[in-house]
Amino acid sequence: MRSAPFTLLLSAFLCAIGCSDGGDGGAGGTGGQGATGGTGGATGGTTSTSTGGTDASTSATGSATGSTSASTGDATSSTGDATSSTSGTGGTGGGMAVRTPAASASTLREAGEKANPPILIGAAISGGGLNNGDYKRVAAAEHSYVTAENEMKWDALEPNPGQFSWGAADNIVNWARSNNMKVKGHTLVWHNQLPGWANSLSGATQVEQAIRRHIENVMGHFKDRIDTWDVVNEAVITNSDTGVGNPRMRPSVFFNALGERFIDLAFQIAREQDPNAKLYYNDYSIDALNDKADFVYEMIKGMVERGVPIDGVGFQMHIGPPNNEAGGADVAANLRRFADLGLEVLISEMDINRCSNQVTAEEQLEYYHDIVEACFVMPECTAITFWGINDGRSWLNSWSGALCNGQSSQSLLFNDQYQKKETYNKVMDALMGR
Ligand code: 9MR
Repeated sequence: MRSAPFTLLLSAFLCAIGCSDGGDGGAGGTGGQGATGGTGGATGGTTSTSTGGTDASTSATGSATGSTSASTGDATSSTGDATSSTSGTGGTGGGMAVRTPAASASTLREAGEKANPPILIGAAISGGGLNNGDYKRVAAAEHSYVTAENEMKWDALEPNPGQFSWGAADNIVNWARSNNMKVKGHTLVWHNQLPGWANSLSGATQVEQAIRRHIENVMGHFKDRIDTWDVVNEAVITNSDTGVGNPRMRPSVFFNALGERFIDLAFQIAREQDPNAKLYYNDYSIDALNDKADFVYEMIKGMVERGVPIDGVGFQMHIGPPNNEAGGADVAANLRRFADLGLEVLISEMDINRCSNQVTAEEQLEYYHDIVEACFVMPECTAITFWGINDGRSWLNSWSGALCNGQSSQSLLFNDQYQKKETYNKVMDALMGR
C-alpha cells in the first residue's frame, strides 16, 4: 500500500486544477476560504499565500453555513497576528494557493506558527500524562493545539443525567491555556464512551432533549476557553474498519431514535450556543479514497447544501491496523474535494501503527512525511494533531484490533524517554517544505 512518488503526483494534481506555484500565492487566488468564515485563524488576511484573488466573484459555493464570523482570529497560537479574518472570498473557483513554510524552526510548533498562513500542531493529551514532567515539557514545547484524549467525552462530563463533572477536563484545558495552546472540544455527540443512562434513552423526544442539554451545558461551561468543537464523531460505518464495504449510518442511541437528522440537529444546537465557534465533523478511515470517504463526502456535501452550520471535517488519520492505510497523493486528493465544499480540513488524530508489520518501518516514515505534506501545503488545512505524545501511552498498544497485544505500536513521534524518533524528523521535514 505504498504511495507513488508523492511530489510528482501532487504537482500534477495541483496543475490539473490551477497550477499555482505557492511562491507568492497571488496569482491563483485563494479559492474557498470565506465560505465558512475564513478557515479559522490559520488563513486570512496576511501577506500570505492566500491573499490573491479575493474577488468574491469567484465564489462558487458561497456561505452555506452562515457562520461567517472568522471567530477564531487568535486561534493559531502565540503568533496570533496572522489571523485577521477574511471577508469571505468564498468558493471553489480560481485556482489554489499553497502554504509557505517557515524559514527556520526548532520545534514542530514553531514550524506551524511561522508558516504562512500558520497551521496548528496538536496532540491528544491525557490527564495521566500531565503527571509526568517530561510529557508536559515535550507536549507544550512541540504543540500549539490540544485535544483531551478522553476527558471531554460524554461519560466523563455527564456521568449522571444533567449532572456534570468538569474537573478532569478543566485541568487539561487550563494547562493548555497556561502554555498558550488552543483547545478543540472532543466530542459533543459520539456513540462511544457514553454513560449507561444515555445508552438507555429511548424515543425521539428523550434523545433530542439529552443531546440539547449536553451540548448546551458543555459548550456553555467552556465558552470563553474553547471555540472549536468536534460536534459529531464517527457517525458512519463500513463492514471493515478500514473504510471498505457497505458504507452506512452507524446504529447508535442517537441514530436509532432520530435517524440521520441527529447530525444536523447537533450542529444547529452547537451553532445556537456559539455563533462564532468552529464546528467540525470527525471520523476515521476517511483519510483517502475509499467507500467510507465517498459516503461521508456525500453526507457532508448534503449538509453544506442544506445550510447546516458545519465549518470543517477532521480526518483522524489513524493509519495501519485496525484502520486504513493512505498514501500522500490520495490524502491530498481527498482533502481537496472536501475543501472545495468551502470547508476547513484537519488531520485530527494521526498515528501510524507498526504492529504486526502491516506497515513497515520504511512505509511509516514515507506516510508520515507525505501525509503531513499533503495537509501542510493546503491553506484550508488548518491543523495537524497527533494522537498522543510517546509510543508507550498510545491507545493502540492495548486495542485488540490493532494487533499489538500489549507491545508498543511504535506509532508516534517520541519514544518513551521522550526523545525524538525518525518519524519526528519526517514530520518536521514536511512542515519545513523539505
Ligand atoms: O485514545 C482513546 C482511548 O484511550 C479510548 O480507550 C478510546 C475509547 O473509545 O478512545 C480513544 O480515542 C478515540 C477518539 O476519541 C476518537 N477516534 C478514535 C480514537 C482512538 O480509538
